[in-house]
Amino acid sequence: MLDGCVPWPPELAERYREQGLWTGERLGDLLRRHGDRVALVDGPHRWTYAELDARADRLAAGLADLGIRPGDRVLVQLPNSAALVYVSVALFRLGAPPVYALPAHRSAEITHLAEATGAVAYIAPDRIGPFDCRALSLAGPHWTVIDGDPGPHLSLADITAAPRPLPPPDPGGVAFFLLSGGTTGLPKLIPRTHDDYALQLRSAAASMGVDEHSVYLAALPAAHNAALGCPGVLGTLRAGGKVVLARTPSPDEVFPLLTEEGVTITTLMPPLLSAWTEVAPLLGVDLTGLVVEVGGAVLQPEAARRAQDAGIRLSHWFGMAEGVHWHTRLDDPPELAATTQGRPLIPTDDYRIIDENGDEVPPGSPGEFLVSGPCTLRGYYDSPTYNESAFTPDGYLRTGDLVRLDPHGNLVVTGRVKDVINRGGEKIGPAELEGHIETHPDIRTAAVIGLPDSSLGEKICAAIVPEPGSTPTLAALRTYLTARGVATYKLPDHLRIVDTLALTATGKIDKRTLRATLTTESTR
Ligand code: J2J
Repeated sequence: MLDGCVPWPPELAERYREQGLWTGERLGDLLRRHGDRVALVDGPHRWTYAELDARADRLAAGLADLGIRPGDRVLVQLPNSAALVYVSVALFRLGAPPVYALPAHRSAEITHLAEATGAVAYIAPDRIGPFDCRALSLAGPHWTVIDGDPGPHLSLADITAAPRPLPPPDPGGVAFFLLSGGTTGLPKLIPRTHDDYALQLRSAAASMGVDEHSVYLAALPAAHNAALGCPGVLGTLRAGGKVVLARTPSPDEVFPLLTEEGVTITTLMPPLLSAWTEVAPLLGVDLTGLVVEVGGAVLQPEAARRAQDAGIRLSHWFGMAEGVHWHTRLDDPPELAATTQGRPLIPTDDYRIIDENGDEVPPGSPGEFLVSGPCTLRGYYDSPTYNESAFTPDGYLRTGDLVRLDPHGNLVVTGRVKDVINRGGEKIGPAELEGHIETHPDIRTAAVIGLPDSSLGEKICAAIVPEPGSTPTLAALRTYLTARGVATYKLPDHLRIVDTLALTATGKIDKRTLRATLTTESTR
């Protein structure tokens, strides 16, 4: 394991190997099989397995020649594109873990990730929409590698060398880092090992019936766990299927692909599921038989039923980039998929549901969900203090989610205890956003909370105490945060100006009361 990562205890690791859960598979071996079959469709370009495999080999050799060494972290911010796949596989082969930033991230997030991981390189496209990735000035990384017009930087296309055998990385070691959507404060990094992610890919493909005949549409960003590996892009490639990459999940872009490419399965967050269901008949598109994995935020049963009525075969997921996965199976009764998140992806996962005192709740009662298993991390990267509170002393991850089990053992998410806003599946850490807002010269204190929203589940509200004499506006605050390089999906939807922010007995801002007051106000 890399410095800063917490390994599984040796006796557990041994058990997972004995049980055949960890098999010693390396993710760099993805693409080695299925030669002439089409692996990837990226706009007008089609890649066979053999072509992608060869590109990944040449790139791995080229990156090694550049000076990237096993164990080095590489910050990767690529939209859904062939480059995301061959860069990932090249880095897996090299044993230099990619750190997956999202395309929506901007300078504030990228700078944080570069610093937090000590990344030696940043690999990005020339532009993501209006955002010019080449213009970032990052202090740490030695190399900026650009897919597209490189400007003053290195061009990804030029990084190539004759393929040569590279020392194979340890399958128990870190393959890549994902960003946590569920932690408080600045985003934490989740180390995922070859062994643990291969298990996730294998199990998800088996459970969802993904094989060489499957066609997976990546409509969500593939750098996010849901579209990357459940089974998603990597799991479909591992199974020999075809992956179709969409830059955006908007019906205009993806609906033509559904029929042209014969898509069989995709992943969506709840607001998109509703949008697709609503728009399909208007555009004359038939969604019958399409498998949709939906998760990431609360799915209203009515929205699920409408999707099922439109012919969609729904699998409802509770997932975490941390490696916790439960889902309904395709042969479950449809009503189960509309109302529960099903059973564990890894049936041997250990879990507990506990009350505020740490005691297990009676069967069927809600409580906090704790998980330990062969895919679930044992510690966030380089965060020893935070890890003390995020895990139990015996290594269970405290998910921060409140759940109960139905009488048949199906999971039902009922709420959460962590201070995170879930805006239609996009996770926003209030503490991180408050930090940015409080740098504004006209703002004394800020408290960021989620307010209920009928389409997104929650929207972002910033309650602020201004400096005397100033009255900041929402538009001005959003402009200010954008100029600081904060990602657009984190910008407040609402602004409330208050005289004071009430505190709890322990001196923290009383967000529960604030939420109750502002929710009543906003629905009046
Ligand atoms: C309510 N909240 C949910 C659900 C996740 C598949 C699907 C989703 C994710 C994901 C993922 C929820 N109902 N059905 O990684 O592989 C909230 C919980 C959880 C947090 C994790 C996957 N499904 N959530 O959303 O790491 O609060 O992963 O802790 O982004 O999303 O977020 P993230």
